[in-house]
Amino acid sequence: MEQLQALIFDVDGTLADTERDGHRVAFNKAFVDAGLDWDWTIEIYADLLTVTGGKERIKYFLKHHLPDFRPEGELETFVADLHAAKTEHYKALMVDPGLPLRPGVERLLREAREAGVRLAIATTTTPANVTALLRNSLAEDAEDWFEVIAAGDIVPAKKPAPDIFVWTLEQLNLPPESCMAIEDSDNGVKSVSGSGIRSLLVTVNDYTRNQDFSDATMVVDHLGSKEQPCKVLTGPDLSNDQVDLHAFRGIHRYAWE
Ligand code: XBP
Ligand code: MG
Repeated sequence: MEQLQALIFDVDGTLADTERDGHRVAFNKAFVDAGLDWDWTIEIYADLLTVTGGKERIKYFLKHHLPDFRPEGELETFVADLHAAKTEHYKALMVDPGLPLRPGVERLLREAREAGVRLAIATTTTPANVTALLRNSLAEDAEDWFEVIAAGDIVPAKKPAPDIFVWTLEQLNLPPESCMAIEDSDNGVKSVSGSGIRSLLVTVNDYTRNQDFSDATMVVDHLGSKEQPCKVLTGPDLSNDQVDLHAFRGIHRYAWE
């Protein structure tokens, strides 16, 4: 079994709970700007989240919720312009009111850096969104903490396809056996599994807690902190109430036993 050399983090739902009060709100602001009376409620968004990628999600919404809608001009251009406006709103929301990282995320990232464990990001979201979240919720130089930031359209197929994790492994020049992924959704778990990575920790959230995580090594509610002890939902018991680097190494061994 290879030693754990790198942690590969998903972003949305994993580093921070960005969907309900971040992306969803940004989409609705872009719809208002465009004079569209579309309202992605918390409930509708749960269905739309089954599709990864904002542009793909808009097209899914049109197909399944507004099949008779016809934009002026080309659909691709309409969707791309709407999505670009949404990204600007998302970036602004990351500044004001801002969004905290999930419990234990900053603690773990700092612990990994101090221990020389390499860090990477593999996400479906737009690169500018990652920059906005890291700079405003972690540290001004936080992008430099990650050797690889694999995001958005950099690969032909988004999650659940394995492309983004395969690309990240190639950039790290590491085999799947040396890496561990941290995800929040079933689409993310499928993407990780398809890439050959077997040690996988899932931190659930309100949109994903009832999804299928049978391929995950361990499922917790979050990584935990002194103030907010974490709860193991499936997988090996933890010696304390936080998922720390020692626990990550244990989960990695457990996955390859
Ligand atoms: C989550 C996604 C993204 C975001 C929206 O990404 O599927 O599409 O919902 O961001 P992950 P964009 O969980 O892989 O971080 O509008 O920029 O796609
Ligand atoms: Mg996610």
